[in-house]
Amino acid sequence: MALARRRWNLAWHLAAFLAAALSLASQAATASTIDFDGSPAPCVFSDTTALRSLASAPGVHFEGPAELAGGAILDECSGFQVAPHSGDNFLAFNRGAMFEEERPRDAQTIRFDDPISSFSIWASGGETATQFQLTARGAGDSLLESVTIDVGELAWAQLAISSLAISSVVLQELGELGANNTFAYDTLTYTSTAEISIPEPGTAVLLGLAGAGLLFARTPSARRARSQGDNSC
Ligand SMILES: [Ca+2]
Ligand SMILES: [Ca+2]
Repeated sequence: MALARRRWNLAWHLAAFLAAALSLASQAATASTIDFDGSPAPCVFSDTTALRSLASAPGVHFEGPAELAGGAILDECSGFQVAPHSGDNFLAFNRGAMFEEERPRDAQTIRFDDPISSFSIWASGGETATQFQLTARGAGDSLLESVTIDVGELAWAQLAISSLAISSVVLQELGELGANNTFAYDTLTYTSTAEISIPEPGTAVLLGLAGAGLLFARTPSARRARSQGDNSC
């Protein structure tokens, strides 16, 4: 009887361990941050190109409204009238400026190789009060959620959205056309859902009970030993 009790105790400890391990797996899906500050950036658009990817975030892809268009990383020396939200750089736009063949204009799309469950980014119109829109899209570019936010002059405001399985987001400045050509985004965060596929807590207990079953299963040699013990009485 004492041996059986020890086995059950061991089984329940195994179940508790598995449940703890599985809950740790769910917490591994933590938020990532892109601050656009990984390396030095220029002061003017003509010295750079539209952002497409970052070595620090290989599963994240930046797209503009045309092949060579879109935001670019600039240093605060670019004269946007507002300091970066983080570090020295931000993702900058100026519909009146030029790259080699295109303009740093929106809408800005950001795609994720692994679906995400939340996204946020800070936005500023620099010297101009304006409005920004963030749209989350799912598989096949289906519309999931959309939010807008007002931002005062010389200020930053955060756009944030949560939804199941976001494949991409679209950022757009909504100010009156021509009234505000310069704006910037900074300090992007997102939460990957790639690691969130956790069995029900009951499953962990069942796994522990399965372990108990294994502990109770007697090997042939153990059965022989016991049988011999019985015969010797
Ligand atoms: Ca920054
Ligand atoms: Ca502006």
